[in-house]
Amino acid sequence: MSPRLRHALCPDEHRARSVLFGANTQGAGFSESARGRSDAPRTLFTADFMRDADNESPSLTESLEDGAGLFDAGNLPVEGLAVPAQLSVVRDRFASLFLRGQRAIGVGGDHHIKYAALAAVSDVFEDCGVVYVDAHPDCVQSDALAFDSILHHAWKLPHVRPERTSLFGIRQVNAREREGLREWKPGVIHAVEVVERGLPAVLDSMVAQLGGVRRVFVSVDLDGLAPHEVPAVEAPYPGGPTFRELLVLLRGLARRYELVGLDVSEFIPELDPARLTALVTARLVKEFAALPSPG
Ligand SMILES: [Mn+2]
Repeated sequence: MSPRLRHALCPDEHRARSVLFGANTQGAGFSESARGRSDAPRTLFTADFMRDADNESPSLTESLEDGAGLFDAGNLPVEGLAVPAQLSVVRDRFASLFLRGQRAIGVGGDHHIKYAALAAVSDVFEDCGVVYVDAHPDCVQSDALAFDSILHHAWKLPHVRPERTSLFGIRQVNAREREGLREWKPGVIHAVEVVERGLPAVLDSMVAQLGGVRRVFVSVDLDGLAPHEVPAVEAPYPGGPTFRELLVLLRGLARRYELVGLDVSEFIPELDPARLTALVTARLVKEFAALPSPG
């Protein structure tokens, strides 16, 4: 039996405002980093490490709220499934929560959770914006669905558009990804802009770029954040925004958009002996679940 996040105090999924689930998707491949070359199986389920860390070191949210509106649904049964079946299970879970008007929070797992979540966004919403927090643009124009081509494939879905997607925290781009950026032309907020222009200006340009959307989905690859705070990822790269800066951004987005959901990927528990990455993930989940809706 998996642990449950004790902070998630809502006893009934159907009455919850936000629903958390783990989805240990596998098979999107590993990055080109030295750590990423390992073929060692990844620990199942990463969401459980987040739950354990938060249960041992609990906290209310920044605004001193408990998790009365958050239900923890445990983990989806994706172990041992082929990739198409994993994608289908995760996509259906996100979509059913979107259809019920609940905020869906999925903790992976590798990059396949991102594609499944964006496929559900496309299934349910015609004009939802996407904020994609990542050090990398994941837009290589390759026929295979993999860690570096998630957005290339997502932008081929009927209702996920590059002009309604904002990449935040970008700072490690290879030549193939640069080609993808030139082809698709999404919004890009480089990591340095957070300091150079400041978060209020960054938020303003993100809002201007996303256009008239009312809803936004947030996809977080943990390597998008600063590796001194979030070290337990496959491809850490220096110079990212801090968790605090991401939280300020999310609070600004929540004043303007209905935040329909969140996915979090690339947390590798065996690289997290101090549980720092687990605690950042838990805090992200708790704060996201408690963010208000506009007006
Ligand atoms: Mn990444």
